[in-house]
Amino acid sequence: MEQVRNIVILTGAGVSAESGIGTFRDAGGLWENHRVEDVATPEAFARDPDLVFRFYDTRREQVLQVEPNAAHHALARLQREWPARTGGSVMLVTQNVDDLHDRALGAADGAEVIHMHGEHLSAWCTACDGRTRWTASLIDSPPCPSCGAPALRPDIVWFGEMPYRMDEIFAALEDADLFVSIGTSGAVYPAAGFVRTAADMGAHTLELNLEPSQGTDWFDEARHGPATQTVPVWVEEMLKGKG
Ligand code: BJW
Repeated sequence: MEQVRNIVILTGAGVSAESGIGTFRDAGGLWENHRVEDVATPEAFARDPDLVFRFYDTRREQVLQVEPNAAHHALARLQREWPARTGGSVMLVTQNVDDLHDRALGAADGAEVIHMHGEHLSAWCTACDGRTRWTASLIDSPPCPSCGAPALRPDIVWFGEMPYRMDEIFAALEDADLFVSIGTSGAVYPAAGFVRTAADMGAHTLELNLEPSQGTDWFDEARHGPATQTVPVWVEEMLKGKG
């Protein structure tokens, strides 16, 4: 591997699994006998908004009850320490809609977490396009704090909708020396294609996952095991200059 300066990390549900948040595609990925793909769509929301509100109310409550684990803390340490030690950058892109990376990172100058699929603790007003931190229920259509319209929905990217901040993410992938994918099945696009974009632009690619993902053959290197074990070891290696 060439000298590494710029790193892009993509995380998925496997990173939060050991904090107690179930993944999407393990154990059938069902909720009250509905496939996630049948609840997390604009069509499902139009057809049965109460079902979709109930699904997200339950999951929002769960997020408030769990804590970041050793993998979230190790990645936050890399985000804080890597730029000062190397002059390079770490972009952390998560598909997760929990706030566990954010809580592990805390307030760190210049570092942030990109939530490409949205956030449970945010509500989006489809009337005024405003976003508000939200921890309560949405099921009774409360008024938007900015415009008063009863038009709030979960600030989640559903199937068929455009994930957030794609221009920034693709620009970082083009500049990356190392792309690392952690705890994601590689089943959902465009995130599943990031490994090929990064590799095409010359980055080394590494998968850290419990088991080989759907896209494992696209990676130069893979390490398998629970994220709370593999991620701290990898971060320690990077910060000791063995990356
Ligand atoms: C551990 C572990 C431990 C467990 N340690 N690891 C046909 C072909 C190709 C694409 C499409 C197609 N038809 C439609 C599409 C596009 C569609 C798509 O990809 N569909 C697929 C189902 C095929 N994608 C979209 O619609 C996206 N938008 C889009 O494409 O816009 C157009 C566009 C074009 C060009 C450029 C850009 C955009 C939007 C996708 C939105 C996804 N939203 C969700 C819902 C969130 C809501 C919610 O929370 O309710 O996001 S779906 C769900 O899947 C969630 C996740 O972020 C996402 C990914 O799941 P993830 O994180 O990988 O979880 P799992 O469960 O799948 O995997 C967990 C992994 O962890 C496993 O491998 C475990 O082994 C591992 N693991 N324990 C380490 N302890």
